[in-house]
Amino acid sequence: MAPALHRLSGDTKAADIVAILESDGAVIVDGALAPNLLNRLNAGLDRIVAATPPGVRHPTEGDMVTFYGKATVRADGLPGKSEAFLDVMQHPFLLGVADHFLLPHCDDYLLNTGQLIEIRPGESDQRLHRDQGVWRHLPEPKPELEIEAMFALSDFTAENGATRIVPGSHCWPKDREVEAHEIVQAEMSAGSAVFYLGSTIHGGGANRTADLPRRGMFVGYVLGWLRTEENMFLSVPLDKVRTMPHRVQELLGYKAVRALGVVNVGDPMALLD
Ligand SMILES: O=C(O)CCC(=O)C(=O)O
Ligand SMILES: [Fe+2]
Repeated sequence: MAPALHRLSGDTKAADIVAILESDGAVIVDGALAPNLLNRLNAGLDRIVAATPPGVRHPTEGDMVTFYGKATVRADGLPGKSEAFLDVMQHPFLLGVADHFLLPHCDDYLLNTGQLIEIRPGESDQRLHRDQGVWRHLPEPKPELEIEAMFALSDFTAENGATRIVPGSHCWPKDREVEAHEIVQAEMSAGSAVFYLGSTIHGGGANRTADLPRRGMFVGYVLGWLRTEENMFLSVPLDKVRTMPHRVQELLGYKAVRALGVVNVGDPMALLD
């Protein structure tokens, strides 16, 4: 029997999400986004999706082509592409969860990913993985390095590629293999989100429908002393950063702590004045 994914409703508190993340490594929050925020997001992202062909254009390594998906449209650096995204990245659930898991290990955290992932018909299962495997040189045991939420911007079903999650795997020995019955799909309606930890095993699902794309958006925070997966300094234009709320500027990396992240050996915020 696969362990179920617990579900909370949109009027929950960050502390309730944290409690289930501690025990299960993942939890669904139904109705995490207000309908009008969901509509604003999709309206802006429709144009980006229409202009972006599936697949990776300049893979860093050959196996990233299948990891990112040949029938999957990805658009990253969303803070520079979607105003509505700025509201999502400051969602109290996300910041509350990040405060709890990350602040014990860093002075502040950084936006790691702001990425649209639209899995199209014909896509196969993504390889199961732990996202924090990307910082593979850090020895075990590691603290939690990152927290994430996959927001459903369309309905997520078992057929169209709902994220596959292995509840409890954040506590497993690193070499334990996943068995098929331990995988649960995060089926949820548009506007809901599945929160999970960087140490939780998961992967995108195959899209077996004839014509139903699965649109998701993957938002995560990482300890501020690690290199972020997405290079926000190069993807989000400085002129746009200047117009953003102060907390967003900090989360994009325009905050230094002592000698870490300085410009002209000083505060990068000076660039934004
Ligand atoms: O699209 C999904 O559901 C998951 C994607 C994912 O885990 C990843 O690209 O790291
Ligand atoms: Fe992942």
